[in-house]
Amino acid sequence: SDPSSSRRGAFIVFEGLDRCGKSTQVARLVDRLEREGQKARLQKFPDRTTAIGKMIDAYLQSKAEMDDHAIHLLFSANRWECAAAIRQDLNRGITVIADRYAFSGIAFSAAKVSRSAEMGLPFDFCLQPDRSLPLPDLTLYMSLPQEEATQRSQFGEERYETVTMQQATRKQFRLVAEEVKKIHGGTKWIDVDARGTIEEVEERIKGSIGVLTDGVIGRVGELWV
Ligand code: Z5A
Ligand code: MG
Repeated sequence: SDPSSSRRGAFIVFEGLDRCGKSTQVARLVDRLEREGQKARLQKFPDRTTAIGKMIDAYLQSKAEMDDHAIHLLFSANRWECAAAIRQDLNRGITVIADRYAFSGIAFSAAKVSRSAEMGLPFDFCLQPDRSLPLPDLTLYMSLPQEEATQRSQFGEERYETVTMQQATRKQFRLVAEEVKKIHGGTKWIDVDARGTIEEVEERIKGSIGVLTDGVIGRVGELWV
């Protein structure tokens, strides 16, 4: 068969603030695809199982302190150590579904009010370490008003799980979305209304993904390139 017309797996990323339902929906999507006989796998970020992931986990649980720049680079390094496997799987026809990705990395770091910088880390600094990572074919940003996120369950114990931090991160996610649309085009990022029941949100997501899980023609792109 003509290799130029053969399909690869789609790279689909779920993003959004705390408690918007990412992990719930990612699990349901992977289950559905497997039931339908499609090849799909889940990739969680941060991947807390690797050596770098363990450092990130300690930081998030406030068991370790770290400079804001250093932890930002570790989150990115955690993606880079998974990047080759993601590319390989996509080229083997496997759909890769990511629970958070580089966009969380930028939004959370840029939102930080650090001791050294009133406005958190500079946006451009936050963008650079992830440059050339596999480009998602679609990012679904699960949008949930703060009031409803707070109602869903109490904030957890981890760093960043405060109203101030979530509000600042929400603003940064808008800037990240603009950057994606500017550099990669308007079709690469979709806002999904995350209100309603789990089943209602699942239907919306299914509609947004459409036939993407049947495969994609063309090589995997590079982020911010
Ligand atoms: N972080 C970073 O700083 N830099 C980076 O590069 C990356 C991440 C990748 C840990 O992430 C922190 O790392 C995170 C960003 C930062 N800090 N914060 N905030 P994480 O992904 O490990 O965080 P998590 O705690 O596992 O997930 P989450 O985002 O907080 O939640 P979620 O996955 O979006 O939601 P959920 O677990 O699916 O659902 C939350 C609850 O709501 C749960 O009880 C569900 O049963 C319930 N739920 C779900 N859907 C619904 C609906 N539709 N209705 C009612 N209730 C629902
Ligand atoms: Mg989660």
